[in-house]
Amino acid sequence: MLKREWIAGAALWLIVAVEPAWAGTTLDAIRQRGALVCGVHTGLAGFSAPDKAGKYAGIDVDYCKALAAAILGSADKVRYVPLTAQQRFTALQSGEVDLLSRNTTWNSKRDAAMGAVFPAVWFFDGQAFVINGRKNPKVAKLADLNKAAVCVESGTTTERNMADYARANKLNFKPVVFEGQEATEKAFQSGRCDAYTTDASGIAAMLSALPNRGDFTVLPELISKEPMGPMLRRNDADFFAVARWTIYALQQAEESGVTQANVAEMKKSNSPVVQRLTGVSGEIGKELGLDADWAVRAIRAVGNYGEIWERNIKPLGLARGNNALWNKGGLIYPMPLE
Ligand SMILES: N[C@@H](CCC(=O)N[C@@H](CS)C(=O)NCC(=O)O)C(=O)O
Repeated sequence: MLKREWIAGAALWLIVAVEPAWAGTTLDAIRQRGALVCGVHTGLAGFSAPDKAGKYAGIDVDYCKALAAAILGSADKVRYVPLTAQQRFTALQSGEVDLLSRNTTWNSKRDAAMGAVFPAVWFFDGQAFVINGRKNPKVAKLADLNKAAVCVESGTTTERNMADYARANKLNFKPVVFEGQEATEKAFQSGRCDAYTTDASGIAAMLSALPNRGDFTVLPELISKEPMGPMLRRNDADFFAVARWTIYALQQAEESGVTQANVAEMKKSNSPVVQRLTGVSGEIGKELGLDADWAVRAIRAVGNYGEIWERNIKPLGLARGNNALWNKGGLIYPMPLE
């Protein structure tokens, strides 16, 4: 799987390197077509999945909506392109999507060798293991999985993390590799493997849809850092800046108590930060090539980061943890708005 990912990365780098015509044009292209094209997950509860009405919903979808509201004035001006883990990098490299907003881990290979950039972290995660506690009641920690068969999906960071952890901890896991999430999950649920490993969020999403979720136990160890965020092509500093500051604006809104409901009212705030965030003072919008109300529209569309979290991730039963604000014990640290 790593080899395949590397080939996709090399191709992406090549295309970006020999295609300087892309430089600085993503925002123009978005404006011309009147829509932001977001590459999203095909179905991951809480992140990106069609709701009962068939409309995409989730934290990664909300980011696309916020970005479209900031750039185009409406959260509805998004075209969603569902992508598997395998397809995602090629879709970005070919220009089929403007960005990926799809539980993609920011790491050095993707950043340095795949011609891509990550504007900021949108969700801090880590790799976890889940077992069927009804069938294996004695398994309480990872060491209890020595010599166990572990279902794992190709084309992700997951397989290598598991191998690294096993080597470092003198454990022996037998990876059983599948292509695609559905095949991997089905294999685990049907008892093909003793455990299933993926991002903790992916496990929570799977369990949320299972009627017998009480049968399963998520083991306490997280074996990797999975800082996930939007992934963009390189060579477009203007789009990068808008993508980055939309994240920080939504996070700053939480820090400053600006919500979906009160954002218009907060324009009257005495706080200099809130004034700059809402475009009452300063020139952030203009400096980003947008107008003064860009962040107000984003917040009005999807709420602040905390509201986005409560709506999408809380129902999965995940705690804020690292995704709490920096002044509440987490790692979410919006850079200063000047
Ligand atoms: N964060 C990891 C893993 C992300 C990932 O791809 N997870 C799986 C399981 S939740 C997935 O999205 N599978 C969907 C698919 O292959 O369509 C990465 O960026 O490599």
